[in-house]
Amino acid sequence: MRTLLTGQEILKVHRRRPSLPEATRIYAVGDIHGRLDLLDALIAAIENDLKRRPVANSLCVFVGDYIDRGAQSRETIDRLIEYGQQRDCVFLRGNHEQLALGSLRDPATFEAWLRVGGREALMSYGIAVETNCVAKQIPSMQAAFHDALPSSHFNFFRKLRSTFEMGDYFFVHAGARPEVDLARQKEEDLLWIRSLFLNSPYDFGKIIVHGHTPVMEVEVRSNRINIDTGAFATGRLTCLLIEGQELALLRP
Ligand SMILES: [Mn+2]
Repeated sequence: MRTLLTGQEILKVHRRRPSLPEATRIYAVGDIHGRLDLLDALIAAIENDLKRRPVANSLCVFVGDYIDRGAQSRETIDRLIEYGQQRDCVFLRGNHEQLALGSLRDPATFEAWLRVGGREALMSYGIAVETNCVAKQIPSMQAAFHDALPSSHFNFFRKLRSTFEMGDYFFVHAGARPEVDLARQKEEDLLWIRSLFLNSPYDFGKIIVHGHTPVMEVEVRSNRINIDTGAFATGRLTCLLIEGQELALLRP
């Protein structure tokens, strides 16, 4: 068989040959978490790959968690919005984007957000958060975030989709609940599920490409592929390249 992907690190799904429609290539990108430096390098690598090996239809699928932990959340969102105007992109919602949006109206969500790296995101929007901030300070920080968030970012967060399907692949931030049809999944599971999904060999009928739970190396199982390589901490932002019946990693 003719190999479409040369010079890349090839991956295989055990005993399956999932495929995409003809002349279509997907670049699926893992959790970014405010690492604009890694996103810039990866976008350059995607552009370079497209120049070197043009294809009729190309699509970038980002699996969510663009913000928090890393220092450049706001800049990352700017870059994604800009890239989405240049290329066909699908932006999925991560649990961190759900928290950020929910934080605008719900103080408890705001507190939960601070506990998982929201502080760094707020700082990128010019909002200082004291290390030991107390509950009564939250309404003023909510108001500050509301004022600092550009409407383009608000709309970006609001319009994120929870899932995307193409060919034999299903893209989602965290995963899906085993034994439940992919069309009937709950948003809570799609954005938050961990071990129940990660430990299950359940065949959903599609290969699920997801992020959310960091792994040292891209994890390829019979029913799923985890592309969250913990960019914030490891400095490695993963891009999975899917074309025809082939899978590979795109290294910047
Ligand atoms: Mn994440």
